Amino acid sequence: MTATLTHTHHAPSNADDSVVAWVETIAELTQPEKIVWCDGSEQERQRMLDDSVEAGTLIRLNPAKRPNSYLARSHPSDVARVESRTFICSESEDDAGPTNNWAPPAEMRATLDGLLEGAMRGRTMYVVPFSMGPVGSPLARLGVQVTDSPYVVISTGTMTRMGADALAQIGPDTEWVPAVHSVGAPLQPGEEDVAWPCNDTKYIVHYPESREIWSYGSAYGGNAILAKKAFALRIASMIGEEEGWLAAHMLLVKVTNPRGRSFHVAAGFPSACGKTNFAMLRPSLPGWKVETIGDDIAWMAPGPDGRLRAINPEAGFFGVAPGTGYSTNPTAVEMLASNTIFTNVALTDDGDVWWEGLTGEPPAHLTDWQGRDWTPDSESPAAHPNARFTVAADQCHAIADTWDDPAGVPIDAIIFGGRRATNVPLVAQARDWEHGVYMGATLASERTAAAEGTLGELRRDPFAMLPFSGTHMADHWQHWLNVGEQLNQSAGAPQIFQVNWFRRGEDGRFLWPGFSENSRVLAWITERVEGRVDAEDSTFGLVPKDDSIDWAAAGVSPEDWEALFEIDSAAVGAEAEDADDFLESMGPKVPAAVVRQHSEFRSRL
Ligand code: GTP
Ligand code: SPV
Ligand code: MN
Repeated sequence: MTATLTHTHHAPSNADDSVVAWVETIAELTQPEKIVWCDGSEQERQRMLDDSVEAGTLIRLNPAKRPNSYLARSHPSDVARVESRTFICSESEDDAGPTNNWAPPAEMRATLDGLLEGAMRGRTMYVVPFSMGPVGSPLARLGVQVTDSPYVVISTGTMTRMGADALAQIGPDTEWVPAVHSVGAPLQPGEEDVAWPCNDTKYIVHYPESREIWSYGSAYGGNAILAKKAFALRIASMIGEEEGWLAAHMLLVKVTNPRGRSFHVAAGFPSACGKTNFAMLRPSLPGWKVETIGDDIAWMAPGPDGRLRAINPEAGFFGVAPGTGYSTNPTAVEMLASNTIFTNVALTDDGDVWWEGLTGEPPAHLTDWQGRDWTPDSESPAAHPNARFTVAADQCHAIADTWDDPAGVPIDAIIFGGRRATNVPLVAQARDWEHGVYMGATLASERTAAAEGTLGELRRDPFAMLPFSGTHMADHWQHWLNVGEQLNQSAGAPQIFQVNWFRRGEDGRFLWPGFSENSRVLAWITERVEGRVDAEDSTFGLVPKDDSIDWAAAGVSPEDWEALFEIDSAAVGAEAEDADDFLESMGPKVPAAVVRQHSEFRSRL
């Protein structure tokens, strides 16, 4: 037991016994060379950044161009979430539902024990306590991740409230989520490390009953920064279903109209479908202001006043770099001017970063995301399509001063959206909460580079949660219906909407200019919430009447405006049939209300 003594020796004196005991168990299994408890201090972060530069995991960018910023290049096999390797291992397969991978928990534990035995040999195991949500907020939750990846520690330091303050919140009776992470690349004595250690075998595993997370083989994003998708969406959706609140893959914004009235809006779009852009929207509409609260995850709970209150459980942004430029998201470009970790973007010859869409003209020469020479004639993109930036929320100039209010903000509108070249109109309002839940349940979107799979392929992504629900998807829908029952319409319960910025004309071009012009749609949404504008009933829901959106000012032609709402009965009918199959595939738990809404949709066609 000498190993155990060495391990506990370095635990902070206030660390709860439950945390210390768990850390020891994992250390005995994974056999790290040493254990470091992270305190979340600036000095600690700087030391880890310096060590990572030394180790070759990070490249320090030119401080004159990009102060205190770094580039990481992942292994080419470790560039995105791996949905095919993500498991919900509930005792009963039915609790994971038809959309999740499942394996019997005992079997999975044996597999992972085998893989993790000695997996941290020759490496440091970092103990990373964190709070999702402002430390001490009634809506916040605690977790502790152990990891052998310094990159993951640094990232978690940006994405969460990490360190001593979070650890101090954990007492003998505190619930906290244990998360084990290893890149799965033990080092033999004297063996030299690589820049991005990982393993071809990958597992991202969740045990609902014990609320544990185990991740092996990847150091990338949601696979490895377990506070994010694994905890704040998958585990949180399990906890939320028990406790009566919602974990949502949604951005949060505060919108203020020219009359000075503010609204809070949550919007759920699938991965790489524009949440960060919308969260940092710079309105083209004069007099309107949009401020950022979150860009990826919202936790929303009904309050005693019958309103839905939301927090952003994160403390930073892990956003898609390609497509982020002055013309699309100037707020993000400014936010990334310093103090940022970039992953899989290109390096310029003067030590700065570049990616497709940052500027109109690419530089004449770059080093691509795999470290190879690149010129505008190169066949492949300079940045990986899922290249990302990691940056603290307070780097964003548009951050709302209430973004970290421990009480959260009251939600006035909820929006669902996806990438849809056809069928789905620019905007539609749900007739009521039940109709809104139907919109969320049948959401579909074209695949992006944020996960493995065929780009552009249309797939159902209910509530933008397909890869992130920790429970049976149909139970998730029922839960949304139940939460709706807790809300009070006359007290200002949220109205639900659906948007689509991605509809294309026959010539393939986007019919809607998007980005800053999305403010016109957002303004209409708030005006509907206020009851200031009339709407027209349609197959999809309530759509703008007359010219209540000034589309001409957005540069849209009358023909394109019409095409944005056009209903091709044959195509929409085929989609409704596909929805039949989809609902069928979800099994007998599909709520009656969703089935009712679907037949209502069909009869309106
Ligand atoms: P995750 O972080 O993966 O959950 O995704 P996200 O939803 O935050 O994605 P993000 O905002 O980074 O999406 C980026 C992609 O969406 C880029 O390719 C953008 O160019 C594109 N995009 C965002 N807004 C619009 C829009 O209004 N119109 C069009 N055409 N594209 C948009
Ligand atoms: C997503 O894919 O929805 C993300 C990125 O936000 S990751 O954290 O890697 O899942
Ligand atoms: Mn996301």
